[in-house]
Amino acid sequence: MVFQLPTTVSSHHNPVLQPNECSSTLFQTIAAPASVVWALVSDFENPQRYKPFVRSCRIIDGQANQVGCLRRVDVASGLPASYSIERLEILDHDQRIFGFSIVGGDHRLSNYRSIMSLHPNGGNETVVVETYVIDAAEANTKEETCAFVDTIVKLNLRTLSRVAEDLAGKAQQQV
Ligand code: A8S
Repeated sequence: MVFQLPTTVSSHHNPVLQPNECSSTLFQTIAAPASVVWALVSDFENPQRYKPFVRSCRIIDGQANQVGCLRRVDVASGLPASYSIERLEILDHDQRIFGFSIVGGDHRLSNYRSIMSLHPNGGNETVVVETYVIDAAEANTKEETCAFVDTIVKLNLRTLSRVAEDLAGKAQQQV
């Protein structure tokens, strides 16, 4: 891939890892303007708009979409978890950088944090870059932990792409 990350955000996607941590960076190209993608990504209160496993979400502490606020995310049945408590860490509307961490819940993910940045890529295309860091799960290798999380994050990014392209297409029809 010839996509070059701007130096201002590259540090977010090159985390320094502790020995028990693993990390992965995923890319998704979306045929929609960055403003449309950002509207979805930055809506901390409504992850269900593009995360297919999320059943419902509500803010349980702080003011919605203010750094430091907490959300409770309830996920679909059939997963090895039912809910997650997550903290908004970064919301940079100018650079379009979004970060959150998982601080509680009944799942096996420990010390998870994720950063997404959006990059207009000419025309009406956007490249989304997401990097997460997580502790290797108890009784699992780093590879197993990352394989599990990669599956979820890839699905989220693919769904984000579909929803954003759908929204962008509809917006165009209205002109
Ligand atoms: C995200 C990323 C992840 C979400 C995971 C990794 C999760 O919501 C699901 C299953 C789990 O076992 C853990 O961006 C948890 O949301 C789908 C409930 C946290």
